[in-house]
Amino acid sequence: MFIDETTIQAKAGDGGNGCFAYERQKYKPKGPPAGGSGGRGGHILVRGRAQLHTLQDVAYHRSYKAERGAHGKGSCKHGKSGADVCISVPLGTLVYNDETGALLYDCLEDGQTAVVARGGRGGRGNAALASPKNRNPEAAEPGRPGEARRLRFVLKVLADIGLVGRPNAGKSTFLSKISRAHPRIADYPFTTTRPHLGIVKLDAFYDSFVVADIPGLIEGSHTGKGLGTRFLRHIERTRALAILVESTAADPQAEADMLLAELTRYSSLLAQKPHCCILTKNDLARAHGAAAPHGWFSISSATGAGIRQVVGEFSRLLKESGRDDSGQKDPKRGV
Ligand SMILES: Nc1nc2c(ncn2[C@@H]2O[C@H](COP(=O)(O)OP(=O)(O)OP(=O)(O)O)[C@@H](O)[C@H]2O)c(=O)[nH]1
Ligand SMILES: [Mg+2]
Repeated sequence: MFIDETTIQAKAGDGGNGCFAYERQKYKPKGPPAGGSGGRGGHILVRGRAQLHTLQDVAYHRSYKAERGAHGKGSCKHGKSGADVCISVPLGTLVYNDETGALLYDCLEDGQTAVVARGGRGGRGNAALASPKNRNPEAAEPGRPGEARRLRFVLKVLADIGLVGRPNAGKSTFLSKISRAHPRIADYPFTTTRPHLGIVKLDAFYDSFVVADIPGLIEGSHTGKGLGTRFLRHIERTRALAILVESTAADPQAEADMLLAELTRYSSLLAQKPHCCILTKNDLARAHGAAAPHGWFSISSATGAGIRQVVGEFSRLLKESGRDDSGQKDPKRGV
């Protein structure tokens, strides 16, 4: 199942208590302080994994608890630190403190790890507390509690170009033509119910970019019609959009305006992204249908007509939007 949002309870481990003890020496009732310190509580960590594409596993557990640190012991024995708990997430996952709304982590790279709930520090034993000024501390320290937080995970997939169009516009077919992605394709609306990513390899350059196909938009999507606008979050981090309209539409420009209006209602930032307009299925247009408005691309995924030009345009749009500013690496982007 595709899950792109979930809330969990995280409890990092408490620190172990410091020990209060004295070294036992023959014929001496009280040797020097020898209580060991407690171990640190385990952290709750989040790690990005490129192989993952959904938060399903994260949502399944609901509650994550890391081990507590062991208490210190006599003879200056320190307690062991508690084991950390690591939550693996797909790249593009944002982790928020659900109580304050603060962003804790934006996971963009494979293997990148962050602490989202910190384990408590171990308490110092009386051996560690002893100093030249205070040779015989009165007590050992207790361990500190580990952080307990409700965490909200939101996945916004990482892609360069987002495909926007009505259901049945031919978005998934187009994606399957320009990449090796295999989204489901059928002649009924809302075939696509989750985002699909495809990697487009440019032959002229040793270069590639990622295109995201999302469920179709209809008039009123912002009010929850159809599949709503929930999936638009997956194109929030793209650098450019492609608006796809079927060539059988009576007024393609009006269709594109409707789609842009839905985007604006979701987020004005989204609607301001650079975009290109594409008239699809031009093999069907000969009998009926409109000509491409000025400045539009016209394609057929059936015959392959116009596909190369559109891929070229994508590459141009990406260069224009500053490919090298490594926008996706900026943790503040799209947040
Ligand atoms: N003749 C012709 N048919 C096409 C072309 N592109 C797509 N189709 C057909 O149009 C129908 C819809 O295509 P999809 O790619 O599933 O459309 P979609 O935009 O992904 O639709 P949703 O996932 O429902 O939003 C399918 O039956 C495709 O075979 C084309 O260029 N020419
Ligand atoms: Mg589709």
